[in-house]
Amino acid sequence: MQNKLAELLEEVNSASITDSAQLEEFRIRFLGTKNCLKPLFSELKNVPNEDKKLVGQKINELKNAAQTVFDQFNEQLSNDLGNEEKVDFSRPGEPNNIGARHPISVIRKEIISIFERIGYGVSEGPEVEDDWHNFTALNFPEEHPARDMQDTFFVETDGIEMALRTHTSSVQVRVMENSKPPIRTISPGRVFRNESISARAHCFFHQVEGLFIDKDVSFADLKQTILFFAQEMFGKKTQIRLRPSYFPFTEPSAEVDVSCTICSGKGCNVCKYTGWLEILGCGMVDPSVLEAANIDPKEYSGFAFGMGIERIAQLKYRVNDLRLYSENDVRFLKQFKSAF
Ligand code: 2NL
Repeated sequence: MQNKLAELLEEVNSASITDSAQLEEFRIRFLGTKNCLKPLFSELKNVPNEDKKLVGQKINELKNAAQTVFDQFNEQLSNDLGNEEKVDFSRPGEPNNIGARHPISVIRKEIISIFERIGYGVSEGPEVEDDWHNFTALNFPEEHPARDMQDTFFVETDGIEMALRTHTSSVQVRVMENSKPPIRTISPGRVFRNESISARAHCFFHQVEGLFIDKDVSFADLKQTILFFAQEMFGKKTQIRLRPSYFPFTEPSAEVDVSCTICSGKGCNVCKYTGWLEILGCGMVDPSVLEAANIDPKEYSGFAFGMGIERIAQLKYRVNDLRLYSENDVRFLKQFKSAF
């Protein structure tokens, strides 16, 4: 009897209760209608008379101890969150599968933030454009072969023939029409060309174009701006070279290469052993383009540039097939989880 009491007292005092189920179990065992102390009370009649008082006291002490322990744990559990299960803060967290930004969004953001640091604002405009903003204002005269440079998708809305914009220069024409120089703007957006889809061509892609118009803007300003961009984007040691080119809306025009990001110009299979990678096209805004947007070319000059976001992403991430950007294959997209 004495042993049994000591055993139960030990059990009560060493009870460790961490949730409401365990608490209920404890209550039933020590305090319930069929608790384990009841048989002890009934056995009391077999205890020798001289011990009865002491043993009776011990059983009562045990009962009180059980009540105290129950009350303590009950209070502790009800203080815990939601009065429910006790929360174990040492458990590992639930993984949060939030996905990743699309590589095109990552690079677009990066390009925007580089130009924002040198005073450019962001402008956006419609994807379905009229002939004026996509072509005529940009010095593509009617029937001019320059229009063939960009195979265009046409759509008819309310009997008017509209084009899916072939570049975001159309947005910049709108900025020139609606504001006065100085103008510093970049226009990111989706553009469309009627090309058959392959690893190297797609019927839509993403562009960022830039436009700078002020008094006395020179070709040197253009070169310095592009050099700054290239070094921010591809690293401080990046070099640039300009090759003469042709665009209807700029004169003179140039194609810009950066020193190969893989071999730093020594020659490798990425740059096809030339040491250079093409990143963008640029030039001084043609005076007739300024005039078309009501800016006096005798007072103002400017430069403009345009780049494909896919192309920049391709160089940064070594993506070799343009189609991957729009197929939404999670095996591709998952690889950009660390990029933000
Ligand atoms: C390329 C080349 C270029 C421009 C875009 C532009 C815009 C206006 C006036 C004059 Cl409003 N030019 N934009 C100029 C030169 C090149 O893009 O390869 N893009 C992917």
